[in-house]
Amino acid sequence: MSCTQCFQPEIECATQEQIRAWQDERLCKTVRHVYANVPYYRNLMDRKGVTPDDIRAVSDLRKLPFLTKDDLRAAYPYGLLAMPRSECVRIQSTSGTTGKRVVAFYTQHDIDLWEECCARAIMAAGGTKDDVVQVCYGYGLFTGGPGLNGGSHKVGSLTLPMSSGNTERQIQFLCDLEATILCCTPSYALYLAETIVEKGLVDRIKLKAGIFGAEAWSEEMRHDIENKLRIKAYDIYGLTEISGPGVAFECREQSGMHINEDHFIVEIINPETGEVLPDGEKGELVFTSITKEAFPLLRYRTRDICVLSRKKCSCGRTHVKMSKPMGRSDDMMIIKGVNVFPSQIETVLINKGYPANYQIIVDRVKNSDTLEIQVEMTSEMFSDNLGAVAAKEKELVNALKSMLGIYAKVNLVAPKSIVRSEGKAVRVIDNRKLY
Ligand code: DLL
Repeated sequence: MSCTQCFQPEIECATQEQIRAWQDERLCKTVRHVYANVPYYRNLMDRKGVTPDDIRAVSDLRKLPFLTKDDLRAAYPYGLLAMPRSECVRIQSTSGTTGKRVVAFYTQHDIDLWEECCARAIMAAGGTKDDVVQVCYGYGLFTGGPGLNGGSHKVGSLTLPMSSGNTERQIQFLCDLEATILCCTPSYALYLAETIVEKGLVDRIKLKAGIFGAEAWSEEMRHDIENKLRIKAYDIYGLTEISGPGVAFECREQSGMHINEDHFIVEIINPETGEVLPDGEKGELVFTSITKEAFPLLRYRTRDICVLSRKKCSCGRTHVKMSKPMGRSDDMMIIKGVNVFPSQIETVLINKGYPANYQIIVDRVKNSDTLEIQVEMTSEMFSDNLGAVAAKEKELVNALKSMLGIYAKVNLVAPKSIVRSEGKAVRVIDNRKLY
């Protein structure tokens, strides 16, 4: 029973026993690899009193310590690299919690496997070599563009490496090149859809499917995109630390995303206690990558809250499914597809001499995210010279842009004008309804 829409049917539809056997063997190999080559891991494991000999099967995974974004920051930039630099061919990167970004490394082997995962996602959305795949995720450090681009090449589809932005050109290519599969964030898909409807171009496009991820989106949003563009909209999940898009993807059932278990072992934990929870319970996703050479992470805490399901899937794939992320166990926000931590904003304000009295207001206007930051001036800064205040705002806008990579509107307000809370300060007001 193998699925015709699989890129690698023998793997994607393997028996649970076969998958477990691959995982056992690859986990042992990966643990030996990092213990031998990454002093940071060796220290962590030594401190927990675990040696590679203690890890013989997936059931031993719990003996290993968790890894978090803080470890990545502590080991920045090369401290978790498990291969000689000369064997690595690429980095990709995403936001860290403060000034330091997360940097992930890839050998050619790592890139091939990652692209295969993305190829599985494209084929699960009905992609074949006859398709025209328009990739409007960002290219560059962000994993979205390069990942789907590579996946589309592996499938053999004609690939349009558009990158993000320039909506006019996106629509022109959609129409003229007759793209059949669209890859971008769901909020951009909705924006494109509305613009296409407004321009009366729905009949000119040949799209049949979209592969949308990198941020939370609701079922209502899925229906809206599907109706406006007359396509099927598929979810795709991933994170830079674990490779990028394609860690998990939706199939024709459109109910949860298959996790590529031949490459990643998944656990669900209670985010408060770290206790491993049974399938079906809601908790934080933890991944262990078992086939990567350059940047394998063991028990990496994603902070994404999900539920796993092993219910048989009608598509024929046997790999476990994760629900759409239902929230985060930290304060990371995804704004215009970019990961933003309040701590990054605070770092900029404090470096520029502002007090830590601020409020972050996130909204969605016409399907596009907006970010506004209200910042209190100190009494020394306060002035009724509007030009001077505007100059200070502009300076902060630029500093925030270089830290976050996106525009944030800044409003400098009078000292003591932001409401003080009696309990925890309410720093973030997110008016979007995402989960
Ligand atoms: O967003 C990788 C990606 C690119 C996934 C393109 C899908 C498509 P990061 O920038 O490292 O990587 O952000 C990872 O984004 O921990 C989730 O919180 C969130 N995220 C990713 N996919 C989804 C999704 C890419 N389908 C973080 N639904 C993750 C909800 C998602 N949240």
